[in-house]
Amino acid sequence: LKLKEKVDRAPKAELHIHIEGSLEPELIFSLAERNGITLPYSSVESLQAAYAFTSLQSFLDIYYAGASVLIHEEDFYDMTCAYVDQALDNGIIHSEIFFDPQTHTVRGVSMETMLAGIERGLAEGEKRGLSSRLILCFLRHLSEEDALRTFNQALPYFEQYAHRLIGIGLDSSELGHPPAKFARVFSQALGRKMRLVAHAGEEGPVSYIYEALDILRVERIDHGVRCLEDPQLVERLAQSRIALTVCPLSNLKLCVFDSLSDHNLKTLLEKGVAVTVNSDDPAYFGGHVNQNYRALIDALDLTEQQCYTLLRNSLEASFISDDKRQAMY
Ligand code: ES4
Ligand code: ZN
Repeated sequence: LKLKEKVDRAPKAELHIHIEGSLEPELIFSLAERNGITLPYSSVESLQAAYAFTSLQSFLDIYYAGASVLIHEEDFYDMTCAYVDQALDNGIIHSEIFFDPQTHTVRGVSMETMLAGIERGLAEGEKRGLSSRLILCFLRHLSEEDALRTFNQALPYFEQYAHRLIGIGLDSSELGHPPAKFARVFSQALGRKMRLVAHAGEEGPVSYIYEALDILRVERIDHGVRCLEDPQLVERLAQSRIALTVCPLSNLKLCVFDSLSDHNLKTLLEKGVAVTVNSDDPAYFGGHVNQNYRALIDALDLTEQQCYTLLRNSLEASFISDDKRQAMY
């Protein structure tokens, strides 16, 4: 069997996927029609034509427009079921899934509605062999007060959905919104023993990675590719086994690297950093996890050993308990 086929079939975890970023253009249009929403695009093709991003912000503008069709519990359920199908097709046995409640609460969608729909889809996924957890992300372009309000609104659901909803993250526009801006809300979550992650060092500077580690006390860094600018930080990440959830096709589409052959994932691996491969927003960036692996194998000439390290890292860096991890191996 060829390496790509072996990797396709290998059991793996996904640790960086925004559920709203799994919404395919066809589903966006059918939900828009079902909900009587008029999109600023006349067809699936004209929407897809807008998927020519030059930066994180140029992507986020379209991603939030796409998410605007999600109104009812059934919409969140349909989106989640479509992701579950794709995840199982990609050999994913465990997924830690981000969702952005503030994107929906501003449109009058309740926390109850979104979580009920997502949970129903994930519960069905469990029966089909996909273990999953949810991570609530705060939009960093909004204020910390807004994040704190959202956090307090979510607290009952952290109890009701304790088996699924395990932590918090930080996403959206990075530049100008350093992790330190969210120190209080992360400290409250830490006090409640929640799992903590944050996007840092995608477009933002190395100092944002240090803030995520030292001020927010995160357990993983989402993206983090700019850490390579600071050898001491690389050493610290390698020593501490703090994982990076790297998203190669996302980095390519958002112009973080000019070409996939310029991507630093292989260098990070060689320096002993616990790198993982993830899809980020698969409907927007050209593929799910296996397409990310396939593109990397071509661009960076990854060895079989390196692929196995990446696959093992994904399971090792997940938030499943050690008992459950052993059962998965
Ligand atoms: C995101 Cl690629 C990326 N970066 C930051 N925030 C996001 N939300 C969805 N995708
Ligand atoms: Zn992301």
